Amino acid sequence: MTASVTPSPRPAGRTGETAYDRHRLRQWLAGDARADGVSRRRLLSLLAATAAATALPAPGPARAAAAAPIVKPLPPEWFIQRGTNAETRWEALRGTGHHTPNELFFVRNHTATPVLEARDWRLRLWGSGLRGAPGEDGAVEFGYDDLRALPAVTRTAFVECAGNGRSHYATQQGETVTGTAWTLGAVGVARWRGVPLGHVLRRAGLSSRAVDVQPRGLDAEYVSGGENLGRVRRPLPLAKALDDVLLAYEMNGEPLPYDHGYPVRVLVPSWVGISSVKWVGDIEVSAQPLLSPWNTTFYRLFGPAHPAQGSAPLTRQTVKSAFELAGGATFAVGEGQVLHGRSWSGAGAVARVDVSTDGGASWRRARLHDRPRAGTWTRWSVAWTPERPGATQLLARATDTHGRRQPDVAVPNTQGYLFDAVVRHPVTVV
Ligand SMILES: Nc1nc2c(c(=O)[nH]1)N[C@H]1C(S)=C(S)[C@@H](COP(=O)(O)O)O[C@H]1N2
Ligand SMILES: [Mo]
Repeated sequence: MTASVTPSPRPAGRTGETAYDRHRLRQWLAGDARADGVSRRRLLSLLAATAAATALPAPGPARAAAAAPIVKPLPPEWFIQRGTNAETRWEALRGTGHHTPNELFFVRNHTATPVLEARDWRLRLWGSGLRGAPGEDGAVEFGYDDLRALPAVTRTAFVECAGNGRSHYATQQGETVTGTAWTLGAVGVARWRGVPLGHVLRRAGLSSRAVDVQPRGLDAEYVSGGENLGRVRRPLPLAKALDDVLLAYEMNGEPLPYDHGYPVRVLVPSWVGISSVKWVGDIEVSAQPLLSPWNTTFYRLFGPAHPAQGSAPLTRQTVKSAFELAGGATFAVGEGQVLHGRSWSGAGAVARVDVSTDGGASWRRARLHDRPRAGTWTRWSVAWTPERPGATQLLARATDTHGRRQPDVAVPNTQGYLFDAVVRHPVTVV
């Protein structure tokens, strides 16, 4: 390993993904960006508004990947199983602390959890954005013990799937969208401990020419619609990689569980869950912009309300709120209750939550149980004594410190990402 520090180039600000994306796509057109596993057709459609295309590479060969499950137990009172994924039931979070216990944390697997050994694990950093050193090909490797020997930091952060809340596009708005029909349980908060990615990049000989950093998982290749898209990988602009990203090896004070990336995962605070690549095996550090299916086909907004060729790749999560209650929970008329919930945002802390217990007719401010902090949720509660028997809806509306407030209707997109509208939680008073 080389220990060296280079000036950090900043090709894009933290919110500069839109401009950078245009640049990245143009560079691809000019033959200066790599897009392994992204079809030429997809890239051309993203580019269509910008320029005309010429000679381009063909997509790689397709191979099969095995589908298999999740390692940890998934008791039905804690989880709703959805294919290779498991959604946390919000009622199971009642009585848990600020951090989601590891056993209760949702799992999103494109294929299956690989059971890896820390002692065999290596992290390989490679690519044109490194100055090139020890290894024959300029690659630098770290073992698990190497990583654990580096200065560690601990940070509380949520991981949330970009599709969390997706089913509400259909149930509340009558929109048809594709993807896993999560309700609101594809989110969890943990205390992550690990090494800042920037530290490892600098040790690996980060060059001033680096622009993108692409971690890749050691899980099986992902086949979608008969096409092998390769192993899960998604580029991060260098600016974000150097900002607050961790190579995490602990979750809530324990080694990462198998399902959450053991031995090491990437943790990208506030960004869409796909950025937080689990079971990371290598990181390409590139002087050329990189494209993968996970920032082209997936994780952009498509549909009538969005630019014809799709939005920029998704970065921050939106604002959401959830009650720690089962859908269709029942309450006794005249009996005093305390309703609990949590709200969070990718843009800032949640410092205000308003709750309605009458389907949105009247609102009250909830009492906050956490000091509002960015990157995690704020717990809250309101007292409620149901007065009339019958069906009603509970609503919670959060506002973050950037002034983002949950709207009544979320702007739809074909893949159902970033649902942010106030969710109408049905309950019955008996
Ligand atoms: N290697 C790898 N990393 C991955 C995934 C995956 O399938 N493989 N899924 C991503 C997605 S879409 C999400 S939402 C989060 C989920 O993290 P969790 O399973 O620890 O909750 O992991 C991300 N990292
Ligand atoms: Mo996700």
